[in-house]
Amino acid sequence: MAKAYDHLFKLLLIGDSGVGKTCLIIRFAEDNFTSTYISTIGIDFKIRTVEIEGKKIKLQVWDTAGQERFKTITTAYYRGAMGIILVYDITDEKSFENIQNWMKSIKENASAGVERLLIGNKCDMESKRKVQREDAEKLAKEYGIRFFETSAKSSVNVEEAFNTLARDILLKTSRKAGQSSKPSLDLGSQKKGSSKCSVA
Ligand SMILES: Nc1nc2c(ncn2[C@@H]2O[C@H](COP(=O)(O)OP(=O)(O)O)[C@@H](O)[C@H]2O)c(=O)[nH]1
Ligand SMILES: [Mg+2]
Repeated sequence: MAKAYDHLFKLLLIGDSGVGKTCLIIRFAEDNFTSTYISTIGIDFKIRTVEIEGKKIKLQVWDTAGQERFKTITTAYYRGAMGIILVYDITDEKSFENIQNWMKSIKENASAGVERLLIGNKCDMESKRKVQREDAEKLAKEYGIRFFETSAKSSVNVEEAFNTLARDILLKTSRKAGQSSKPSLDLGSQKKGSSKCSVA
């Protein structure tokens, strides 16, 4: 009998309240955008299976239930996470400054080998931009992680961000298992501008 999937990866999103975490998950899992009630409550998790390098990867993407508002994200939330997406809002400077605190929280609570990725969401709101792309690129470089500007609303780069994270976890997993002799993805080799936001 064919297996429904080859790998199950648990991912989670973290970042200040209001940056669009719930909307990003809904966009990725359902290709939908809801600006009203669901997002204020949050969801537990959503599942989507993607195919990467011929492998079926079941992604279980967890959302906070708004507890980030009270800085009460616990170790339990981080448990078992293989990938973490840190999200800020490009129109909200404070949410970008707080990325450092979320990084600290990950360091204290998540497992050491967790893959991380930085997202600047709401890139459809260029006229209200407060966080320059270059500053976020610099921060991501400091942490040695990838960076995308996304729009959950206009569906920009959401696929790309989740798929890239899943691919990096897959590469790491297969390297660990010694199944692959593929060289690791080089951060520097990422096509310049490939993560740029362009809203049609
Ligand atoms: N313009 C714009 N608004 C967004 C985007 N993503 C989320 N929002 C809005 O930002 C608010 C907060 O979104 P939500 O997903 O609840 O944020 P969360 O608290 O991080 O889960 C909602 O009013 C959303 O409609 C986006 O990509 N563009
Ligand atoms: Mg939410």
